[in-house]
Amino acid sequence: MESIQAIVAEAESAIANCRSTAELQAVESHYLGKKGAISQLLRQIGTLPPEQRPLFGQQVNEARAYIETRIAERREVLAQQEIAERLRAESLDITLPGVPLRPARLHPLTLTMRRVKQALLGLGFEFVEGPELERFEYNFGALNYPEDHPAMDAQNSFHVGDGWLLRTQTTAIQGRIFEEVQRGERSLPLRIAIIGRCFRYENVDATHSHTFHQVDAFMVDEGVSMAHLKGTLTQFARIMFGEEVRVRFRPDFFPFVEPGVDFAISWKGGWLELGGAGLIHPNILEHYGIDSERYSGFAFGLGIERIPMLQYGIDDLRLFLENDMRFLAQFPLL
Ligand code: FA5
Repeated sequence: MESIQAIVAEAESAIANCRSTAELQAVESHYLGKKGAISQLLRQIGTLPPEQRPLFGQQVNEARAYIETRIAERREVLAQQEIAERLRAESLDITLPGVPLRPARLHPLTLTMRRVKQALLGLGFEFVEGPELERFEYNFGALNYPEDHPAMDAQNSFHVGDGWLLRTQTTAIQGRIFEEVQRGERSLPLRIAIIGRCFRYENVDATHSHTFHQVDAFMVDEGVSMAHLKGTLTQFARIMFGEEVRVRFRPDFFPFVEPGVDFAISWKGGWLELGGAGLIHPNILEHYGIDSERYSGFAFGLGIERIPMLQYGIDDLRLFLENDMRFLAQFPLL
């Protein structure tokens, strides 16, 4: 039989040799576990003469307590070492250079649309949204287009079938708004504006795309005249292009205005056409039950792409759709 002292000495050196808490765990169960050396000693107690049993039992218990204490001390030391080792291994070097973040920027069209919106909000217009997939009726019929108007030709629009098409102009919002007036959901006077994507089946070139953006604004009140239109457009042009800009009207035809004009701004010694405008055709007001003797309105609409093309000297609007970072990175961050 191995003596108690021998077992204790053996356990002490095993404990001291442990290099990790996991090893120590194994040593602990080897000596103190159910089938461990100490338990085996206790089991021998029955083989001893009765008078030796109390002393033997006491010595074994002391040995167990001694080993337990040594293990606890060693566990403390090893646990500390392991924590220190983990902290070393997992530490961050905060002096290392970081991964540079590329600053995000807004697309030049987004920048422009924000500026347009700001300008028109400042002039008292309320912004609304309309669907890009639009009813033929709103895009044309409600806007007083005659049956045979060439713009309605199937070859000029993306028709989706069943009376739906991709809207060709944001002016299509007018009928929707006038219906709200008719249903009593809105009341006059109105100052409404909309910015959005439009689509035309066109030959794409440097100034025409199948997909582009327009802004439309219109106002209906008593006594609205061409003077209000010109004043509003001039103010809008000044906000967008600078105080010295002037606005020119020339007669033009759109089925939904009477009189109709195209408007241009003075730019670098010449005139640059921006869009169309006029007084809302009385047929439209009457169609929606608005008394055209009492009420009148103006409307104007223009392409968004034109604006940054002028301001930044961009000669091809296809660049707006290509997502080429060499182009996009040239615009201001905000
Ligand atoms: C209209 O679309 C009218 N709805 C404007 C209007 C509104 C007139 C209210 C009267 C009252 P027009 O087809 O000319 O008009 O288009 C207006 C502007 O949209 C053009 O001056 C141009 O800047 C832009 N635009 C039209 N087609 C394209 C295209 N394919 N690509 C890029 N811009 C376009």
